[in-house]
Amino acid sequence: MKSRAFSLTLGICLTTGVIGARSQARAGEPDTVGPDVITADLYQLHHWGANTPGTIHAYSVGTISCNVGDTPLSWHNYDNQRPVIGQNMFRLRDGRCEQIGQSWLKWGFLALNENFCGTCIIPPGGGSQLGVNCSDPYSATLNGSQGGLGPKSVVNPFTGDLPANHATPGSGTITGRLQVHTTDLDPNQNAGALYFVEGHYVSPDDAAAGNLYNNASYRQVWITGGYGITFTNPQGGSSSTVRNKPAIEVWKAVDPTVGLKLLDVPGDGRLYVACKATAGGLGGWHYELAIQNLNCDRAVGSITVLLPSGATASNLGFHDVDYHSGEPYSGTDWPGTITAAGPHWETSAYATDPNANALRWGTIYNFRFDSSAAPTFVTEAELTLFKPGSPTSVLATLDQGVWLLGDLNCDGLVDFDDINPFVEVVSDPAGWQAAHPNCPLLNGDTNGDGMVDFDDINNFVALLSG
Ligand SMILES: [Ca+2]
Ligand SMILES: [Ca+2]
Ligand SMILES: [Ca+2]
Ligand SMILES: [Ca+2]
Repeated sequence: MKSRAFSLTLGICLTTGVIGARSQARAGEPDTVGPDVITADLYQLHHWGANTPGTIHAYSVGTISCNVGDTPLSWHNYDNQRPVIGQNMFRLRDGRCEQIGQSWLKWGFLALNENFCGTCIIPPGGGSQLGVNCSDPYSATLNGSQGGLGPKSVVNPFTGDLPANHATPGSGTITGRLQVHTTDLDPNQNAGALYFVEGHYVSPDDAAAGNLYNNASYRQVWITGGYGITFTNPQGGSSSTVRNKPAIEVWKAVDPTVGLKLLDVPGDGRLYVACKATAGGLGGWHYELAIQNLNCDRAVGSITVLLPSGATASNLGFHDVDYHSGEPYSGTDWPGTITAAGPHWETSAYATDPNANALRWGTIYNFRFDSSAAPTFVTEAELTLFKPGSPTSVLATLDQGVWLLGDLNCDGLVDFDDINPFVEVVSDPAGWQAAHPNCPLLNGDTNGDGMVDFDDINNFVALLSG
């Protein structure tokens, strides 16, 4: 279903992958040990309107959760043993995957124990638990009802620690809700953009059982006239929820040149690091990095992309998403500088400002630059963790997607199967590209002079022989 919706939009054929297969194949059987909440469906949308100048619109997303574990999940309305739910919006445009909105969190208060994911086993705690195989819906308006919203900043996404009682954001059309700048939605300023919403449950006993990595799901949306929002594709059909995957995964799903790696911080949660290299940046190549912090509480305070010696770096850029409605965090963009190691961005240190604009859970931040270094040589980034602890930093491997020197059939290997495509790319590049539409031509530029020709033969043979 998802692939069909994307195909209608993009006119390309996508792999169907494992999406949805997990729950379907195992319907009626618990997937995991312990309580395990997932965002089973994003099923409803609501547009609340805009602020008075019309610069920010507010939305909510209706969510259905399921417990796919083998133990009831706590859903108390009187203490901290309950889930909270985040809602986010993202945009793919011009080779970028950016977050354009986030909400305060919905505090769960009562599990209805319905049968969306299979035959619900009514739990002993009734509505104060989500039973095995049971589902619970929160409508879009309920997920935007301000009395039930609390800040993101008081929740530890890795442990699920959260306060029993929470502040509320106050009243008004957009307060506390999923806020998106009108400029990020205006069709005249966003030609070709694709939009996605994400829901993310955080729960203490799901986290304690180690089942916290499947809690986010995303779904494509379309912006309608008057800045409404819909799951219905104006060209026909509708999107479906992509279960158990954070929104950053859609970037790779629609663009096969994107590389994506996940990175588990020791003693803390998970980061996703996505990278897209494009030939033709100011310095020879453009690099576009998107990092999604799924549930890493210590957050990321700086990034350095490690470049080979002699490589240039220029044209540094950054993109974040606004906090709002009284969340304590700074929104100051990370300044970019060029260090001996490579392009570097950092927010203020924790010791200086614990509320600095770190890359915290439930957000994607972007880092972009141009460089003379080809993708094969841009393979690592150092991420410094924002909050004190050990380790102080982690090394992220950059998956460069289909960029691999000498891989002329884009199967991820450089071997004898690449000989015929190599002959073709140097003799008939147009014919080769037609036969390998998602394979970068410059995989054939083995001597790094920016051209693919017979001068690349010697290095190609050397790559073949290891
Ligand atoms: Ca889970
Ligand atoms: Ca900012
Ligand atoms: Ca190959
Ligand atoms: Ca060359």
